[in-house]
Amino acid sequence: MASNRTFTMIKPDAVADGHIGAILAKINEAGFRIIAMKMTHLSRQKAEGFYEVHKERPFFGELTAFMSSGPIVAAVLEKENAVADFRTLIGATDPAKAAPGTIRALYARNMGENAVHGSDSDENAAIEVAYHFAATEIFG
Ligand code: 3AN
Repeated sequence: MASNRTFTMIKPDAVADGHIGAILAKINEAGFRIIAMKMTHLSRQKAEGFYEVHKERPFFGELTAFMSSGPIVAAVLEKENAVADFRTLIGATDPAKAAPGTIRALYARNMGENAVHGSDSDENAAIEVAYHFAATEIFG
């Protein structure tokens, strides 16, 4: 059964470029309800914990340095089929390959600084939500 929740972050590039409002509007227009949200600045350690699965990848250092380089907006989104539908809304990891109109096509700088994160499975969505939010901070 598809879960109805996913986890997203508006990454430091999109925050610095002034795209928070436009990205949240796209999220709402696509039918997602924002049921938790916070602006925060990840420590290097917190970013490393979040991307633990990518520890062996060559871009791990670059990725965790970038994700802790400035504030982010973390949010929990609710909608039927949330994980898959949100991946469609954000587009491919590489913005040059992202479909027109997707959040990454519109707002990402490049493959590493790609504007938004979206959970890739229901299982990871649940882990990522719990990594960033206490139960009392979620209003679903
Ligand atoms: P996605 O975010 O589309 O699920 P993943 O899970 O493959 O993509 O990668 C996680 C994050 O790592 C990406 N959002 C991106 O910021 C970064 N990343 C992925 N591939 C590269 C790469 N080749 N070079 C630099 N950063 C990368």
